[in-house]
Amino acid sequence: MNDKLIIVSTRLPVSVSKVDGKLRYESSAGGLSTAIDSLKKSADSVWVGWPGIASDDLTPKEKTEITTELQKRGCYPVFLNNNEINKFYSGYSNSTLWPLFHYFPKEAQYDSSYWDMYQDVNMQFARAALKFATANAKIWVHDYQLMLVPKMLRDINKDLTIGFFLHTPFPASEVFRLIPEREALLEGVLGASLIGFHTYDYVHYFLASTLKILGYENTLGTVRLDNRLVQTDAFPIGIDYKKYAKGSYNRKVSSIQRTFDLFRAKTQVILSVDRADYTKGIPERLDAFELFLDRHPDFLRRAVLVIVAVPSRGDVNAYKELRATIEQKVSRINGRFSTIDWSPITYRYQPLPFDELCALYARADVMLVTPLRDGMNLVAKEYVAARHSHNGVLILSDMAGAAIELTDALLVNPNNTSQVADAIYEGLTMRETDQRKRMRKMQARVSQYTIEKWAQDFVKELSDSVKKRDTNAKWLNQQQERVLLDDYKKSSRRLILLDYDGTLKNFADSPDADRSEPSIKLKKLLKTLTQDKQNKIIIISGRKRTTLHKYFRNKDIGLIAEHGGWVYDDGQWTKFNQNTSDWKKKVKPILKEFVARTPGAVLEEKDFSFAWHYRQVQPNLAYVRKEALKTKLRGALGTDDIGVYEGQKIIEVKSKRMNKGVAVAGLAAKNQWDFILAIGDDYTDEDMFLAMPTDAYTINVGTDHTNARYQIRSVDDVLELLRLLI
Ligand code: GDG
Repeated sequence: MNDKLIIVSTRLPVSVSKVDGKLRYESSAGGLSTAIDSLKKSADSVWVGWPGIASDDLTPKEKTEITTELQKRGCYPVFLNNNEINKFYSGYSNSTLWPLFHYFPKEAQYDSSYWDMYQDVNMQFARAALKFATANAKIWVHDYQLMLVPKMLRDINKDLTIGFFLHTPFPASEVFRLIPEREALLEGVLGASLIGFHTYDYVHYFLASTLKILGYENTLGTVRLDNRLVQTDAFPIGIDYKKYAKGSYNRKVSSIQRTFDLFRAKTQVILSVDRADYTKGIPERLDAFELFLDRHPDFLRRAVLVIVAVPSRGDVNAYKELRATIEQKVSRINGRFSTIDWSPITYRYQPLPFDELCALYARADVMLVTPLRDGMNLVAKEYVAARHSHNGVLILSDMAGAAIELTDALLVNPNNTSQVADAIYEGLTMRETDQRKRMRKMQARVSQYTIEKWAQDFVKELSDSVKKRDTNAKWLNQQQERVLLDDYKKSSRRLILLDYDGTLKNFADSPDADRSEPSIKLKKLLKTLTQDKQNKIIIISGRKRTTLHKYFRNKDIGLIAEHGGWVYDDGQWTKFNQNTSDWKKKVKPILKEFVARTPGAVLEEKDFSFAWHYRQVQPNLAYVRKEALKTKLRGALGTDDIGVYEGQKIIEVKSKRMNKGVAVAGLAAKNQWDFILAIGDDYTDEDMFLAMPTDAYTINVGTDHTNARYQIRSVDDVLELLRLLI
């Protein structure tokens, strides 16, 4: 059977309304629904979303009717009431996130009741999606309104396959970090296994934010969380090419064009089509057109600007103001340049039927697409598809994601009025051969990477990300765990080696001993394990012996401190290391200098080693400093027997001969054990794993490449395994 595909987006592709007390269903054949239709061939799918009507207006019976009717169309409704629509949709989504994601911090409203509702509604969507989440299902969550859904789903079922796609820009981290709930939003999205954006710039900004705000590093776009990998990538959305290519020359379209030409024969048409949104740069576009007319009055009566602004988000104040601004400008320009039988701007504040839109695309000599910011911008691509005559000029803002692909457009900075005015002139006067050359190149691109390709690509990458996750890791499965427990039970001379930080205890912000004390529960657990006289438990850590001693006063627990520098057995500490005074003198000033210059860095001096901790350093700075520090330390140490190592947010300097492998090799080799278990998470534990006999149970905690036989995901899973031993 095919895997199930669950699409989750705020709006469903079907809108429900009530006319004269009767429910009416209207399919909006948007690009995404076309793409999903194409995926349906290979997957059984369901679309979860809001049907566009407030639930306050519906009786329980009507809700049931809607659910049944939508089911027939492959949809499942999430009902929202007026208060939810107001605070979640108009509020947090469109008055907080939308302006910030488009670099309009001044328009952004911060209201905690919006945020509360955003969380509530995201949870409703997650729950609705879960109803369909069979074991192999893929869940694809869309856009900025639902950023918390991936994590909400993951928290409920950690094995789900979840993808997330953002249709807007992802802003630079300096803007993103203005959002009060920035951490929760990033964590929310990181619940997915694959996160898609329109361009690499947005991927890059997202990764920069996760690094700066959450401290999560990435390797070539893959974010390594403690227990999962999250892949990020660019998937530039396409359009249903054939629909616009065909749509521009059917009979109805031709007749619309003839009517249009009755009024505008021999006139060049400049076209502008957008949702009336302040991000689309409509007032700025009007200014540029006015400047163009000022500079080239010979174009009066020879060129007209047709502006289609589709009403949008009328409940939000900024949108009401925008309408007033546009209308003032249109009327001023028309007032300045109109004659009794001609005016330079035709303005429409209403949506156009599809055929009329196509007729205009096909008729427009110049298409003016100059958003101040735009995730992609589909209008630009639709114009290209509709040009079956292969001529026409696209003027495109380089602030739109589409500019990365459509480099044969006349690219402009929408804030540069003079440049846009010049581009209008250049477009209207461009030679036909140049127009065709540019247009054909753009058509080749847009016809290749269509909306179907985009969706198929994303879903395939999502499946692959799961396969990679499963093949890369050596997760200890239930059957292997049963064998381990069985071997444990059957054995009577057991050696259990346990690393501390990152294995028995989650990392604290600072290396201070007080911050990482074992909990009473953990102490009890270890005590119970040691009470079984068939067990030899040893905590093996890079920490100082004084710290380990403070943590574990139980004489029956063996301790190995400083990666083997000190060993505690039978109530006695033994020192296993050589003189360190020479090399320590050399490197200490360097380490101190790097602490002074790096806010948040901490130097820990131990008997046989140094640790330079950078967990609390601002991540970008940490990256630069740690690389510089390693180079400087290695230079100072020369070919000494002393090594510089990188661990979990730590640079360590210690003898190359002092490591956990050396520390336990002798012990493990003693022929006295019939069961060995070694668990650790850091590079130093890899030495320990390598020193173990092949039949030992070696377990790495986390997602790193490892020499251990098995991996488990988290400290909690380690503790659970130890509990099972008991
Ligand atoms: C978001 C992102 C990203 C417009 N007027 C009429 C009409 N339209 C159709 C267009 C086009 C769609 O609406 C607008 O899409 P855009 O991409 O231009 O802009 P957003 O609505 O802001 O979309 C954007 C997109 O998501 C996809 O990821 O590209 O960056 O902001 O399809 O044709 N359609 C009809 N009459 C109109 O008057 N029939």
